[in-house]
Amino acid sequence: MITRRKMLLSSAAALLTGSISMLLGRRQLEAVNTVTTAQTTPIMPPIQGLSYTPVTTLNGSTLPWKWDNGVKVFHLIAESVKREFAPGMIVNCWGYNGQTPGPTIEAVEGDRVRILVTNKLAEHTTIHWHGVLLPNGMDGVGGLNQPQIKPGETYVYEFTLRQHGTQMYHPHADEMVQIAMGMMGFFIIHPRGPEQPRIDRDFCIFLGEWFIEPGTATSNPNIMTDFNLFTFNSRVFPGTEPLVVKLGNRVRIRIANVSMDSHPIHLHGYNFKITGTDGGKIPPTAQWPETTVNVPPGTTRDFEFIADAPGDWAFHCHKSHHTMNAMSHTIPNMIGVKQSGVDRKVQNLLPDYMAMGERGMAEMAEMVMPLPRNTLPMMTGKGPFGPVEMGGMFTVLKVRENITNYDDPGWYQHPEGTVAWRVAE
Ligand SMILES: [Cu+2]
Repeated sequence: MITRRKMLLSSAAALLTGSISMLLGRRQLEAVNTVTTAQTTPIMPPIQGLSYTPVTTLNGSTLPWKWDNGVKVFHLIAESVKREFAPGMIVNCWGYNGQTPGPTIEAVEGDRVRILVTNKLAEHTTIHWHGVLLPNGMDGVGGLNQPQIKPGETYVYEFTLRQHGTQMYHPHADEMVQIAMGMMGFFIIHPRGPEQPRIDRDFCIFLGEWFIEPGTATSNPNIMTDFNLFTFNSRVFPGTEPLVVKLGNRVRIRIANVSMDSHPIHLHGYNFKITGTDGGKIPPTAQWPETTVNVPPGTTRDFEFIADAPGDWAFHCHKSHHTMNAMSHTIPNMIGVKQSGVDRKVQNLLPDYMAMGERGMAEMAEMVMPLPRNTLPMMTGKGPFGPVEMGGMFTVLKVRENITNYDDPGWYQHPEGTVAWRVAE
């Protein structure tokens, strides 16, 4: 129960924290605003005396803010960024504050927010606050709601949040290029009252797709359908961090998509309830069970479950090409074609030629082949039993008993007799 005394204490705490950030002022904002690593930065606990579970942006961060007379002030910087998709591949992207996706904006229903947007790109931009209910002049469509933000300019967006849920931000200027280059981010609005049931772990994952010619480092925004890299928060497996939760945690995963395709995101070991979209919360009586949630372009989906089954559970897009890295889609199908003898004949013309794919493509996962520079193998990642044969939109939900923090706990130790076994011949 919130008593008057508690309210007073929390507003005092808020004032105190507010004045501390004001004292640290602009320098603090700039110092912590840019994050260039692809490691998950620590979550930001609520400081208003409010009680919510902050979101964890895997391989990303949350945008710091400061108080200004009761207004939460954020600062986004649109700029080009270098993003490591996985060790061995660095991509020239565009994003915000050193990152793609941009840092997660996290606020509370009822907050007045002021978001400064500085354009450090070489072309104009704007930001649209996708799904946020706001005055028309704050909606960010360049030419329609506001002038474009030219290179070097800073614009201010200011509005009061009158909803809660999982929203997004992205440019509404030269969208085809700017989104394809990585400009997008989460805008998470928590309910003001205590959320029931309480969430213990809250993750957000932005989907992305890219076409990066093997041997190069920049995505081609003109590609409309045939992408070759598919990302969770602009990372591909094995560069994607696992979702680590304690046994019994209530977990929410929020997925957002502004790519050109829908992505059916599948979790092993659980069924879950779809609990929200970018249109808002779904009432408990209308939530439905799934094991895969399709996330169409221009939407977000929230789902929740109780992590009651320990283990390492695969979590991935179910379009099987989306769990591959940098594959070529134009190779001939050689499955079932006898290639013995062909190797030698072709090698007369192409000395490095290898016949492949006669029995399928699993051999690709173990083969060490020379790759063009800055290019990842098609399927990769090592598990405790061998190659995982995945790439792209793939990671692992790690549910553990007796952990004291959310650092990667390593591979699951299966209780004896609970792993599939080979029949003795
Ligand atoms: Cu997909």
